[in-house]
Amino acid sequence: MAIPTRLTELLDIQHPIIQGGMAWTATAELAAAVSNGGGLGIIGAGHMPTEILRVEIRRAKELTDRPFGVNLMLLTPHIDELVDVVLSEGVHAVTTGAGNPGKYMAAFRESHIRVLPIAPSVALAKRLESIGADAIIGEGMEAGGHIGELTTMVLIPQLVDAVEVPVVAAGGIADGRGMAAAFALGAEGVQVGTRFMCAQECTIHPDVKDRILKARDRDTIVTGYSTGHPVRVLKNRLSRMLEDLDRDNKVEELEELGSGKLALAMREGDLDMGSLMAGQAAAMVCEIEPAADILTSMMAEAEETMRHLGGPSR
Ligand code: TUI
Repeated sequence: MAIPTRLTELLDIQHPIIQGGMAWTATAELAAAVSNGGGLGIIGAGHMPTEILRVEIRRAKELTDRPFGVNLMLLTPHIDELVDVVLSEGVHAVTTGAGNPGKYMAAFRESHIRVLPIAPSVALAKRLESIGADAIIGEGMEAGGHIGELTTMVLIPQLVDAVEVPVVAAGGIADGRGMAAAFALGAEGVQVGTRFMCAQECTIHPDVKDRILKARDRDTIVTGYSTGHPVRVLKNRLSRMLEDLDRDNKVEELEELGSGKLALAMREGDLDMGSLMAGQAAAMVCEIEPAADILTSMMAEAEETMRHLGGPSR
């Protein structure tokens, strides 16, 4: 079964599901597995050295013939060089986070790369549409990592009313029910991050996967408000230390303590002092399974939910 939308057409994919571009987490293996399963796999460039990104893109091309993309985290200091790698290697699509990709828009278009910026607000989404975004990924504060202020439930319908291009819902979506809800709000696709962290093909440390499987509803917290870049993580010793620094407005100490901690979590598996970026939907992730199974079970559940909701009215 399929749910064709303008997004599936735009990206030439089977299922309207984009994998979150999680830094230190979304490698070529995961991206290719998601693309092979019919979604849009994404390599999370994060702070990756440029030559590593080049290797990752080439590896993904070996692992899949289907479209895949790269997420560019615009706050990274060497973002210009990462953009150059994406342009020279060529990928189907780019998602962007943590800023405005306006400076690179013309170059992406010239290289026929679809651009799907992540926007946490209506004003930014309108600006991004006016400079040529192909779709807008609206990310609610239920998401993991760097977040905005609004919830997915209120952000998505406002974006759908404000822009003409397709809107993709992100933040808090980990199953077919959430996907059906996103469609009810007018979205034409979803972006899923946290659930794909527990995909078999995701190469993060197995202890982090275990921690996600054990997560309960109130296990995440947002730290770093004082830096202007709030980040949602699973609670641990590091998050408690960051919380204290946040409360006392110790911005420099906070940034120093937070630095390098995402790799410590995802690569080394340090559950105490690593930054366990994950969304509130962590509590809804219950098993480690192949990415393709995540895609097919989300699609089946979304279709079943929509069928049920479309039943005879009382
Ligand atoms: O980017 C993300 N999630 C991320 S990035 C990241 S790495 C990082 N580490 C520490 C501090 C900051 C980042 C971990 N998780 N999601 C997409 C996203 N984009 N969420 C929010 C935004 C966003 C925020 C402001 C997008 C644009 C924006 O625009 C500001 C402007 O320039 O107008």
